[in-house]
Amino acid sequence: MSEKEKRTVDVAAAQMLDKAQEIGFLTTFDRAKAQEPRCTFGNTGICCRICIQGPCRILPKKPGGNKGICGAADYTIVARNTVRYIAGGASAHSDHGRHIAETLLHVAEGKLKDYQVTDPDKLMRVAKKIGVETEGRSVDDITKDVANAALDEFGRMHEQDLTWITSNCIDSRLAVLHNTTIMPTNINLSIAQLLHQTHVGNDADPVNIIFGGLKTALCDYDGMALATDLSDILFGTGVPVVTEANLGAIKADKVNIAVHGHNPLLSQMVVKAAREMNDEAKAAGASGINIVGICCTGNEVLTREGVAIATNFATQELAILTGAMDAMVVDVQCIMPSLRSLAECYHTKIVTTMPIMKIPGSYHLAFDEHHAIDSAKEIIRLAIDAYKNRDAAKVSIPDVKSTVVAGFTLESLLNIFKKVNPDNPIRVLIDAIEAGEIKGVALFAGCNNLKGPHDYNHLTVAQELAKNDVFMVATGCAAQCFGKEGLLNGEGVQKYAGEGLKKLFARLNEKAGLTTELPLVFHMGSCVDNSRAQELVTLMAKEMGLDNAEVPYVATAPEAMSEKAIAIGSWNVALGNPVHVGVVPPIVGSTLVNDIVTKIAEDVFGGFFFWETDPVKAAGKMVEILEERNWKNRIRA
Ligand code: NFS
Ligand code: SF4
Repeated sequence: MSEKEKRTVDVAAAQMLDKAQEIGFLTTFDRAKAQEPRCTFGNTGICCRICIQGPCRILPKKPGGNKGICGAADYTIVARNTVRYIAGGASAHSDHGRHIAETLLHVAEGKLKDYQVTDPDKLMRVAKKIGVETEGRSVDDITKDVANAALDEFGRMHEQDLTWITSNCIDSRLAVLHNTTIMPTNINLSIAQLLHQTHVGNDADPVNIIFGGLKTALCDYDGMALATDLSDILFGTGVPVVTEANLGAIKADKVNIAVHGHNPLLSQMVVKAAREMNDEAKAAGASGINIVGICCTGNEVLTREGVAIATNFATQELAILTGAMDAMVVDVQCIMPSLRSLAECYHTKIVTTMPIMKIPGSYHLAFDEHHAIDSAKEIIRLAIDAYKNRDAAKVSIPDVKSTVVAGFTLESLLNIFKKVNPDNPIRVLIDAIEAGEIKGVALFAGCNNLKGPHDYNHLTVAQELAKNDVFMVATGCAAQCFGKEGLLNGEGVQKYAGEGLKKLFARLNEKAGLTTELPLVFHMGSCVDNSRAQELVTLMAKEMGLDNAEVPYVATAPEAMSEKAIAIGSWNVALGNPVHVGVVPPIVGSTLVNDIVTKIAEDVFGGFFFWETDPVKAAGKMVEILEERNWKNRIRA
């Protein structure tokens, strides 16, 4: 690989990086380089900053240096650091879920005029699932109970297992969670307890700390599962849509607005308001308004509204470098503070909207759910104003984009399976596994991590798994990579799928009745929508009469970066799924902790982590895991 190829496999991004170099902009790619070489202590997890006697590092050869000042050994330090990541991730996901639940409650109480229950069928399904009475009751009353049940997950004072876990898991899995005493009863309590557990001079037992971490990771799951359900109720459950992805989705003749962050409460309103405001954009000399998505709020509006993907996490700055981005409206999470300094060199307005996410010097417009459409319109007017200041000489949009077929919520995926097997849709997948056509199912999740070339691991693992007949679903920035690289369309199947996988696709395409062919990878939505993938594996387990840990299913985060990704990986392990991570996390500094999460976890949960930075080897290992599970199932049968 040349130095240039080491940056990214995304052609559009490479063009923009060249432009950045020409004009002397430093991007996250330059800053990643500047961080090398990494400090080995931090990089392997044996640096402790939990109290201010520290930082303490593990210096095994120095007398007195093999432990922290308080006596914490490497395993305590590594375990504590690891689970504190989980606490961060769980708080981000669950707070996002809480915000949606609160909004839904206010809708039912008639306090918010701009939101409504868009999908009453989903409301009924969720109500039934969690045991809310529906017979003869009004939509508002059911909505209130569902929203209150969700809010109760965060602060209930009595011992009751979390509802979105108990209602989504099968009994054999719930038994594992109970037997290992990691079933949570209160999201906020678990997060707080985990911070308490890892305070200086508290828990030193790495196994106990990891179990506390897993309990909190399950809260992460709960928060995202309810976020998915309630977002579907509010904004609709996505159906297949055709759109496009990559920087080429930014249009020179339009007012371009990127929605970036995670929460659909804002982005949905921006999309809605934009549809009504094309005339204002035209009055300013543009041909209309073009909304594009970055990161997971982009995935949310892609799934439900067919909004195009501009790019994913590592290349968010490059959207501004096109010179044609008039406003970037951001809510929470994964928004680089550097956006603002880049925007300064252009006419681009960075608009922050949430009380817990501000960037010095950027424009802050407090988003108000009570006047959601008005807030969204104000933002769009800012963009239209900015457009008037756009310097045409600075515009260069890479002519690079791919067709995307997305919108595969579990419901819409099953609807397609239903066309092949009307009585038992999930059987379509299981029959294909039992016939040896496909080896199983893989979930791609997670971020970009510039410890490796941008999007390279995502792309390579997927190509390898396709060749090996693995059915693939994806969320988050992984899914966005596939969109840009042409794996979210039918051509991807022709190009990369093995013979068995092609046969399954041929059967599905024949019956699906879509205007376009099905994509190689099924885009299931944002990171909170990893809950949809978990519902899929649970459905498979039920139909196969197995526990989750026996289903030929594997998860991968080829370019994991955020605390949220660590939390997601951890609940996947607790729920029985093998999880590949394509970067070596700061855990390897303790052999004991590393062994717990990569080996012992398998004995206890059936799920486990493995680290592999080489994507070809990683895919090979994933295929082996699927084959092993299939082999065991054949013996069992
Ligand atoms: Ni997930 Fe999605 Fe992307 Fe990573 Fe960030 S946007 S919530 S955390 S970087 S996948
Ligand atoms: Fe050092 Fe212990 Fe404080 Fe950590 S908690 S910084 S190991 S003294």
